[in-house]
Amino acid sequence: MGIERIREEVFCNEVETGLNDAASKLYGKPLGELNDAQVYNCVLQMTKEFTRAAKQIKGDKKVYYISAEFLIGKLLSNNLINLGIYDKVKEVLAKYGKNIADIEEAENEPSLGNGGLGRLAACFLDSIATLGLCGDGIGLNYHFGLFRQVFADRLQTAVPDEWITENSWLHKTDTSFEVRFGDRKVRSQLYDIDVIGYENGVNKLHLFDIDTVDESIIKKGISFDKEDIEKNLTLFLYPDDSDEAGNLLRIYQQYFMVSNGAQLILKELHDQQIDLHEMYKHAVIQINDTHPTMVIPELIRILTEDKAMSMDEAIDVVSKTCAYTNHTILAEALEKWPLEYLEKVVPQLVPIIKELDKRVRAKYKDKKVQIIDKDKRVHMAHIDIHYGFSVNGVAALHTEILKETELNHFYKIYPEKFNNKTNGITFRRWLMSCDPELASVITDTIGDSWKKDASKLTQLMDHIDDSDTVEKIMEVKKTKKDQLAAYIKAREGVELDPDSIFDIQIKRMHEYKRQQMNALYIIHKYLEIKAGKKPARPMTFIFGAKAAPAYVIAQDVIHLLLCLMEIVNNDPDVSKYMKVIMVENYNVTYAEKLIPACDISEQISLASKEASGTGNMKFMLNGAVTLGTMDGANVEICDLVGKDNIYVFGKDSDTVIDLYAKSAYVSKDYYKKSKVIKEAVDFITDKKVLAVGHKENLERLQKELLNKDWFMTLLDLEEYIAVKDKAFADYEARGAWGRKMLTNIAQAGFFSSDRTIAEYNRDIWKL
Ligand code: 26V
Repeated sequence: MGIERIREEVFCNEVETGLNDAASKLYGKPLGELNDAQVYNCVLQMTKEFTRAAKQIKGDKKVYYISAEFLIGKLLSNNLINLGIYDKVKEVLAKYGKNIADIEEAENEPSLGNGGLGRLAACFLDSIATLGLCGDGIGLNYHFGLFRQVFADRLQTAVPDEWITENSWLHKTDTSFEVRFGDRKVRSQLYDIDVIGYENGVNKLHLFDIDTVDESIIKKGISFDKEDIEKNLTLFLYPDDSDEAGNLLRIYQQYFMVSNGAQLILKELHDQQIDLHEMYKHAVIQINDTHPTMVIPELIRILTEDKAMSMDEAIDVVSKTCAYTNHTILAEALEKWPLEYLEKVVPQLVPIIKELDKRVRAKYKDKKVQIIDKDKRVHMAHIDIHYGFSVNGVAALHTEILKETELNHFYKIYPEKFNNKTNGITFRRWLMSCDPELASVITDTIGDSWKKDASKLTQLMDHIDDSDTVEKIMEVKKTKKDQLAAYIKAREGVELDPDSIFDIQIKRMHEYKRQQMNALYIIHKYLEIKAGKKPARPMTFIFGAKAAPAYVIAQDVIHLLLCLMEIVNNDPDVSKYMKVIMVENYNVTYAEKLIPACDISEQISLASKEASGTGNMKFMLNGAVTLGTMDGANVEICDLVGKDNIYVFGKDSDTVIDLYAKSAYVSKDYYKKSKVIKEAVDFITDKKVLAVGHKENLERLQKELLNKDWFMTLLDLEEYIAVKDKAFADYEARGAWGRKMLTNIAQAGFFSSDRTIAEYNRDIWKL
């Protein structure tokens, strides 16, 4: 027996012993007699034991990634993969009659994020640990996360998303800090989740909470008393902010996060006996969007009040420690807190913020760069830019737009601070875990060095004319479509045809992402089929999206999609040729099933509006072909795969920015000029739709498209229809389509978050 084989057997025995030990400790029964939920707890227990034995990553300098969101997804399979024991666990479970996929189902998904921003943070933690860099996440332990989406009467409703169970990945620590607000003091409780690098060491995700949170205060849906801070502080991510109490609660949450973060960082520096004047040599704080911005004045406050530092020294050292990432140019998403609100919640920060503003005013006359504006609103991003040492965008185009347009006034002052870090995704979750079938074809073709160095995927290009390889990739796609069809049938009760084309748009519901444009395409196809024009192959249009509960038009788009689903799927003339499905409560777990099964990836935002997108990268890696605008990272995808392997349409960002500048877009003109557009928009309030939907929602949406259409849906609609039709037609040339798929997979290596993190480290963190 070879040494490798012996080592493997020892490992297998350890896994088996660990699982059996856990079974007898937790349930006093042998593993084989437990149900799936109990077996899950045993695997969880055993994995935690293995993690305890793994090395904690140490370093002379550490990055703290501070973020309101960490959309980590289920952790079991990922942790097993990263510990290198997934196959062993699968084998042992099978020996006891258990299927690992059923066991994975038993885990709840923590909904600690909203979308790309939070999922990016999770991918980054994975890559930081994988590269062996010393770095922890800092955030909040929301008991119910965002919300669980439930469809009722073809409308979205929101209910609490319970995810914390008695046994979970959370470790209760003995770390606790006092956090002072204007009107009260609270004591925090820190929970940690281990972040296991791929075949490397372990870092931590620190999630702060308070013991007094009371889940019983939740009334109908997700409503609760917004003023009872001790009871509501960490109940939900992004609680409704449509009134003053909601705004104040968000500020309570943000300050709670950063005050704990600052205290934790200073404690760790203190434990290492670091002179705080040199803290920037040992700590770097990456501020993920503006939600954690108050960490800057909070650190300055602590250093000047408790650590006897002068204001000049404190500002200097904090500015050398903090770096800011911008994730959006949408004006409404750039936070501006009324000074009056800050005075209520965090009066101790107000003198510091005023001092920071005063220094800016003394130096720069340009009003656009002031921190406190004439309406006494505090521009959080401006604090980050003046008092941080790095400002980065998240895709090449996005960073250019920041420099040339949105943040141009700052770029002129601080050109050296601006840099681009194109987003990335972890290939452990988004290939190895969600599509092991594809991972194994890749490994059979080029070996497995791509797992540690994703750029090696380009070696697949050597096989582009090898029809066997292309055929294997296409067979995997069919397998994943079969699996998805079975999953959707079980969950949603809708039957899908795996031989149809799967066209998928999954992302937060927002007008700039233009799900409504996709809906208009569906209407157009429906009308064509009704008029006798049959497609060459059936089409399946799949959506998944949550809308912010207070975002009315986004709710209306969901309503339209659910109405179309009803009409199309139940019309016997049409349902043979097309189906529409909007899955309920789209989340990371659902994404892991949908992405590997996709043929056409919808990335159709209005150019200039999507900072990067990361779903686009996940689809590409799993062999889907992008249908997209020249926006965000789509531009870089296009450069990598070439025009023959992506479907591009729509006006470019320069044109769009110009239209906004001149207020020159008039949606009605497009409606009047085009018969196709007119028919599609009119159909929103056709009697067929009104028969299944609500007049109020449908009319409001139609009016919005005709009278405002702020994100220019109708501008690109005709070209979208033409290019999408072309993609569907091209799909019929099987060999050529397979080569497009293979090209996309081969060129996806650039989008590994390992590459992104290596760049953050090289240019910003310097660990
Ligand atoms: C959004 C929302 C929406 C719900 C209410 C509260 C709230 C607060 C802040 C934001 C800003 C979200 C910024 C964001 O998620 N940006 C996304 O970041 C991704 C990672 O960089 C990027 O791929 C996406 O293009 C970008 O939209």
